[in-house]
Amino acid sequence: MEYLWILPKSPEREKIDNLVKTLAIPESIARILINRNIDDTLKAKAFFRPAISQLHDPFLMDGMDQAVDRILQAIEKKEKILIFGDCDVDGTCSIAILYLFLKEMGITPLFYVPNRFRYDSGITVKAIEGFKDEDIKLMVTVDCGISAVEPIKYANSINIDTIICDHHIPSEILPDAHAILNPLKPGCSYPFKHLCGCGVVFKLIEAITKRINKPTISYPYLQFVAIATMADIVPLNGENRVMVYYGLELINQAPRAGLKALLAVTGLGSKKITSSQIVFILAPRINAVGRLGDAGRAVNLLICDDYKKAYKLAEVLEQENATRSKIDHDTFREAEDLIDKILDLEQDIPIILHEAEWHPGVIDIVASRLAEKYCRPTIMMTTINGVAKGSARSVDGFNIYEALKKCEDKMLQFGGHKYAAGLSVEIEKIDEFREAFNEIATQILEKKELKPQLLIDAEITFSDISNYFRETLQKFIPYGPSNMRPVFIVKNVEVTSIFKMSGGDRIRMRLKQGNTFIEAIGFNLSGKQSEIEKAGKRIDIIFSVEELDKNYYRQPVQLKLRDFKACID
Ligand SMILES: [Mn+2]
Repeated sequence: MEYLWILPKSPEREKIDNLVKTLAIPESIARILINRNIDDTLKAKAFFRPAISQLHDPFLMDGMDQAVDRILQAIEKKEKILIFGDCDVDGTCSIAILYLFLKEMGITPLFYVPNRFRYDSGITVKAIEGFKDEDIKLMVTVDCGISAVEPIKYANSINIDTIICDHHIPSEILPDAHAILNPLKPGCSYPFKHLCGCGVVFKLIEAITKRINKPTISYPYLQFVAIATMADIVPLNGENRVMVYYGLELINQAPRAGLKALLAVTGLGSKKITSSQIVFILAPRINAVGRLGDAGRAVNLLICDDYKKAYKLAEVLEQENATRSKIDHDTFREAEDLIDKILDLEQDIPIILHEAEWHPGVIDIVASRLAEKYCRPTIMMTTINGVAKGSARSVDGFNIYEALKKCEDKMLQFGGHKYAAGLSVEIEKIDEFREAFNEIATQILEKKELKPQLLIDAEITFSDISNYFRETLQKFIPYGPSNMRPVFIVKNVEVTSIFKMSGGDRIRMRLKQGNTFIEAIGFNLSGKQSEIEKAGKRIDIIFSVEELDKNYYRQPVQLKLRDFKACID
């Protein structure tokens, strides 16, 4: 894979000097902070020491007072509440925290998770109809609802009040709900705009517990908020990072029974859980049941308080994830074949594929992987109920939501954001849609940009990599979008030895700059080995620095190579 190396911007000298002086941190780290918008002492202190007190007042969210009043009324009158969620990690975690919280408040709500095989995803009139005889007085939609104009009109008609907790981009017409909580709602002055759905639900819980003067009741729910926030790929800065930081602590110290069981089943029971384990191990398992069938199974696990029962439920998630993984790999291979067969990658910039038999539960993951492999916006569609339904995934520098909006007339429906979207197209119009989208994408993206970017955070030298440097870096954890593990460049180092490691595509190098020797390990880079032999063994390297463990002061540093290039003399 050939990367486009993107060097960092150089921040204002004054800001760098200020951070270096007030915090006594290495200059390279000050530069990284400033480029991440943490550009004064106060912000940097908050970043290095996440605290619950940094969370914003939930009542700053428009509609919060009405929502809190309505829920307290329901609790007081013991009304029946229906939680309407979504089938992904964010949606199921959202249901779980609201369910558990309401139970703690003395009422046991009903919950409903859409099933992508039964109806359409999202809220439908039909789904609400199913609860007509349940005497529901209040419905809370979580991680969904912001565009459910018709369903909420229907709910009103059968005397169900609705509170919407959502984080998706609102369309022009908002549903006629009792209260709408969404930081992106026009006129909502909530200071942080990147909460996930579960984050919005947490703000509601936080507000209720503040109103009744028991604020600490809300904190344990952060373990679910952390999982949802990481799985939903929202920026891990500001309030999100604080919630994830505390959520991870809770997952490590006092996970609820359901999570504990899931950790045990996946073999993580005794390990320290980091953000990457959430993203790559836990989240796919929570997602798998909704991909292949009823996502309610994930909710049942998350809300389960009995470890033995939870363990059985967790095993189902594990099993379903294995099945998902197989379908997903097979589909990926089929998609690759189809690309070879029908697409002219010289002519067509985006990848748009439709195959009636593809499993609707995996097309989004496959689209993501194709987008990554080919470095092009990718749309994968299958057929559901006679309509082509698809998932769109983007690449750097391309806003797929905006691009789709430009060919709105060729689709039945679409929604999403910059990086990912969902859409449906009439089968007969697929070609027309393909042509239109192709044209739009070609206008925006140029061929030369079709290379993955490798964003570099700072240029340093080997002598900069001290223990203090590593300790300071450690404080950037937890990593995630907008707060990625810092990536460094060191120019002109000498390769004193290099060899291929057994097992996997790994190489190990011993590198020298000045008087400092450092070891580096690279994954999937052995193909480039020949490049440096030709060039007399002086290279520029791109790498990240491994996390510290307890004995780090006794262990030599090891760099994780991301890429390297032979120096040009
Ligand atoms: Mn979401």
